Amino acid sequence: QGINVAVVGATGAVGEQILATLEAKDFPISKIKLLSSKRSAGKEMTFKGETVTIEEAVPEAFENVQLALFSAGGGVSKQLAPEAVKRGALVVDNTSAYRMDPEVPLVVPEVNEEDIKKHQGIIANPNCSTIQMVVALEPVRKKLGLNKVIVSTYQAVSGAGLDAVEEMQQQSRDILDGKEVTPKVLPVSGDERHFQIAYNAVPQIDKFEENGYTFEEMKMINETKKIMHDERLQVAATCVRLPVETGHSESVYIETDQPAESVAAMKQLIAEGDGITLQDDPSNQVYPLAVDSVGLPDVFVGRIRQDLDTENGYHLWVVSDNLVKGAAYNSVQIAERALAYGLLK
Ligand code: 11C
Repeated sequence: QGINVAVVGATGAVGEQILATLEAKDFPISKIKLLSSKRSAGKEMTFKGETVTIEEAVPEAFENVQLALFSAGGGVSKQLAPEAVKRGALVVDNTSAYRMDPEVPLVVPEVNEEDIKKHQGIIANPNCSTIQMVVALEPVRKKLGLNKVIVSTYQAVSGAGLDAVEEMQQQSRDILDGKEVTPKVLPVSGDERHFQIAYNAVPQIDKFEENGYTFEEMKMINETKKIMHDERLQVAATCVRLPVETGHSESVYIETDQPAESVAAMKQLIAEGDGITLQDDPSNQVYPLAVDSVGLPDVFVGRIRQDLDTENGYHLWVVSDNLVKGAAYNSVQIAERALAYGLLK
């Protein structure tokens, strides 16, 4: 006997991956509800070979739902997650709406699975670029201690949604055809100016905060500290969008409390970490590539080097599918753990 599950934002890039992950993991479901905006209500999607009609996401849709997976934007979560909780559902929210709320656990199971037990109805799924970084760093933090992280990201357009993917594809075709392009979506649909993404690198993901960092950068900084339970951890981030369809890449510099015995020992430590696949053999040009990560739940780590000036400083290259481990897979993992803890009733 399974549980009743609602997926809010079923038609989005992450929603589609949530359905694929629930199917692939054979999550025990009695009934699935696909919820979306009024615009998509009435459309049909397929789940486990059966046609499911999309319903409008309204408070009453959560009656008899035990697990609600939200991925329809922060506004929808703010409005409807409390309604789902009121009706007895556990919400796993894949937006930034509740991530920094002290009452809401922010969970990457490989790092802080136990926080799931503290939930009061909502568990937040972190930002994709944060998830892959903390998975890669957790074995290092556990064994050697971590005091500084400086990350530069190379993020895929699918992180900004299906409209952004279409914009990149159309721009690429138009530029090759010698046509002028008029960017409308990226870097941020809600910001004033838009820039070409095809054949470009754009150092803005989400809007700017008053301190000069973007919201994406502040998410990486604040979420990392919360997930690792370490307010003293120094984190700095520069987030850049590249014309890559899926798979975020990150260049990460860290300083540990104690140096590793050797770079080989550091590689071994990371290779043994949960959820990590080591791809690190420079002599054979083996390192993680965004295109190879697509569709896979692993966090791929390579290019591990000791800093040339700082004994406890290391450089890493971290790659993962931003829609899978970065979003859908992590959300479903949280749900699986909640089920195992007996929290889904
Ligand atoms: C991006 N990281 O690549 C964003 C997407 O807070 O869940 C994920 C937004 C979020 O644009």
